[in-house]
Amino acid sequence: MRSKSVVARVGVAALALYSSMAIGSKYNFQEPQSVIAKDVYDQHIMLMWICLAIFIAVFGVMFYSILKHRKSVGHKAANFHHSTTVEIIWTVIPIIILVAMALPATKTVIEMKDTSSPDMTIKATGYQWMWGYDYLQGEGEGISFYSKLSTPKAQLDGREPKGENYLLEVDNHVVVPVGKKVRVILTANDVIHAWWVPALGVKQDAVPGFIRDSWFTADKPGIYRGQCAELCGKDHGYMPIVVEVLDEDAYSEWAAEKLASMKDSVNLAVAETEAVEAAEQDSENN
Ligand SMILES: [Cu+2]
Repeated sequence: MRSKSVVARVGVAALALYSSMAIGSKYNFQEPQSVIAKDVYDQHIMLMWICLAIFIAVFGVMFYSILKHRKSVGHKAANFHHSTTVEIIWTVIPIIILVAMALPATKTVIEMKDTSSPDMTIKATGYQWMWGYDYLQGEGEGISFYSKLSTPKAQLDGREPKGENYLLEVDNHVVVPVGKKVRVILTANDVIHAWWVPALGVKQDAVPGFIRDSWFTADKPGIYRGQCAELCGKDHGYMPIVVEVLDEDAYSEWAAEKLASMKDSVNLAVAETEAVEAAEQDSENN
C-alpha cells in the first residue's frame, strides 16, 4: 500500500516536471523559429528520452541486483571472474546508441554550416561591448549601424524595477525579412565574442582577425532576443542581440528608410565639414 502511494507521488511529480518542460515554459528552450532551431530542439528532446531510458534501465538492473541478491536474504555470491558475452554486449549496445544519436546530429551540424546562396548577408562585428552590423549583400545593402544595450541605467543599479526585457533590449534591432536565407558573417574587433540567438538556432563565435559564418531563415515575423555567449570582459552581459523579423513589404520599407536616413547623416556630416572648412578659409583670408 505504502509503496503504491510512493509510486503515485513520483508519477505526479514526473508529470508536473514534464508539463513544465512544455515549449514556452521558462524551464525549456525558447520556441524554435527556424528549421535549424527545430532540428536542434527535436534532437535535444529525443536525446533526453534516450538518456532517461538508459538511466531507468541501468539503475533498475542495479537496484534489482542489489536488493534481490543481498546477503541478509541468504544469497550466496557467485564466483566467476569475467564474462566475454557480457563485455561484448555492453560495448556493442552503447556503440549502436552513440551512432544512432550522432547521425542526425551530424546532419544538422552540416546543415548549419551550409551558408551557400543566401538571400542576404549581414556582417556582425563584436565590440567591447556592443555589436556592429553591416548589410553586405541583398536588399538593404549598405545599411550599417551599431546596436547597443538600451536597458536604462536606473534598472541596472536597482533604482528602478527591472523591465520585461531586462538586459535583452537594444537601441537598433537587426531587421531582416521573414522566409529569407540570411547569412551572418561574424568577426570581432577586440576579443572573442559570440553571436547567439537561440530561437533562430544560431550560435557562432566572433573571433578577431577571422571570419566565421552562420545562417538562419526565420519562420515567422517577431522579435527574437539573444546574447553574447563568449565571456568577453566586464560588460559581457550588456551586449544583447535583438533580431526583428518583418514581412517582406515592411522590411523593404524599413531598408529604404534606413538607407535614406544614413544618406542624410552622411550628407549632414559632409555639409558640416564643408562649413567648417569654409569658416577656416574665411578666417585665413581675413
Ligand atoms: Cu561579447
